[in-house]
Amino acid sequence: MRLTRYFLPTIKETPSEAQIVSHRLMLRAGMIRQASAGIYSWLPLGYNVLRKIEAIVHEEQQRAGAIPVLMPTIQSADLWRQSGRYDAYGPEMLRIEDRGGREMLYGPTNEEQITEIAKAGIKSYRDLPVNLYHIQWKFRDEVRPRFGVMRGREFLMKDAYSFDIDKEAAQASYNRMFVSYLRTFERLGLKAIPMRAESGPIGGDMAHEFLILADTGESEVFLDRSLAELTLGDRGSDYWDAATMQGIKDEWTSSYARTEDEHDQAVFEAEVPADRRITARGIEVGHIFYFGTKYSEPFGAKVVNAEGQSVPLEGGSYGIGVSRLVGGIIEASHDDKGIIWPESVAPFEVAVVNLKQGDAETDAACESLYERLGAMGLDVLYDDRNERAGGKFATVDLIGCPWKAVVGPRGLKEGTIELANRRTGEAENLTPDALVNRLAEQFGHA
Ligand code: 5CA
Repeated sequence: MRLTRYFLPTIKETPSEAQIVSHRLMLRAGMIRQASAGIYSWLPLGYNVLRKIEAIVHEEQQRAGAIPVLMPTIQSADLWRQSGRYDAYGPEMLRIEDRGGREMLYGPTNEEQITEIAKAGIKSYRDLPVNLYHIQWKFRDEVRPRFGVMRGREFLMKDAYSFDIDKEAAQASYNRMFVSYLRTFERLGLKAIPMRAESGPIGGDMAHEFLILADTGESEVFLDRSLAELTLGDRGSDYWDAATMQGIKDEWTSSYARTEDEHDQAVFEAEVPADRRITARGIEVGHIFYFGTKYSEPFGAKVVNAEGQSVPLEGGSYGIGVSRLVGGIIEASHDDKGIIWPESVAPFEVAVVNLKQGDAETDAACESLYERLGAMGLDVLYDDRNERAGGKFATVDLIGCPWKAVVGPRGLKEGTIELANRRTGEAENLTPDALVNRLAEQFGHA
């Protein structure tokens, strides 16, 4: 993308309405624009990141056996009356009436809708397990929408719903999602720690929240430091090996990690040595629930088991805050110049900065580099504006490109271009060929 043909409405001043760094940086980098309280338009740069996060979530959900679907945002009140949640959900639910006077709502979540689908489509234990998910907009009329996309009213969620024949199989489905969450968040460059949590209005008797530690997090959390040091890496990639999945889940849940609602100071002190106790704040980026027959019972969603009996489906639901993650990643990765994107979700992996726009040789070197890097499948931003170097550096640092290729007449005289890393600040002078090879290696295109 050439910056002169792009839409990047950055702002220099610090927006006064933004209380936390991710919100400030998203506004300054021209990623979002507020439409009304807790409701945002995603501008090109923000939308680019959102789609990259979505793509990783899609891949990892499907790797763990979940199947993509798309359910509507608008649901009928009658559907929610069947579970008893139409009244129970309270003022957070946006209620709408259609022209025929029928009561509708903008979905805050989809347990009811998916249970109706499962009831109609799943008849026998032979059809199971099934896990259906979608990435869809939700609406919750939050009392205090704040922190930009972190606590919005309209927000993008990945929600998956598993259906199984019995509790044991449902636990196995839960474990697969648990492990896939560890893998998803690692790919997003995040350390998200699963913590025992309250199940709230979703219901059920087993739930974990996945939180990233950040001072601006809304929840207080208490955990054993050893959990913050665990990594999944390549372990346990066979999601259908139930023992491996259980083993990984056990490893992540055997040490103390709880949100404030579940916290017990006496147990914390008894279980965790003082030097390993962490009390911090966290951002909830995922939440998974096992709820058994809570929804299948009222909907009469039953299947025939191997013994020929009709039994209610066992269920769980699994959420990831896709739009919240954009803010969460920034909270975890920024400096005083701006955002530092992990390479996996960077809107542009490389910025080509032309230090002397209009100089024939410099322009030609930039064009050639822009084309070669683009041909490798990288998203490249070519800053081809007629602006001084300082302004260009400020922009590419603000928007967080992981790599910056600086092309100027002085370097070109020596046959080199400077390649700088946004995170480490390290820079080296390379020939154009060496630079292209270096990035090909970095991004696995060698
Ligand atoms: N149906 C279940 C799981 S599919 C559910 O709705 N869970 S939830 O309420 O915990 O939401 C799932 C995730 O959505 C949360 O972990 C959080 O990351 C994100 N989320 C929830 N509320 C908001 C909000 N107001 N703004 C942005 N993200 C939110």
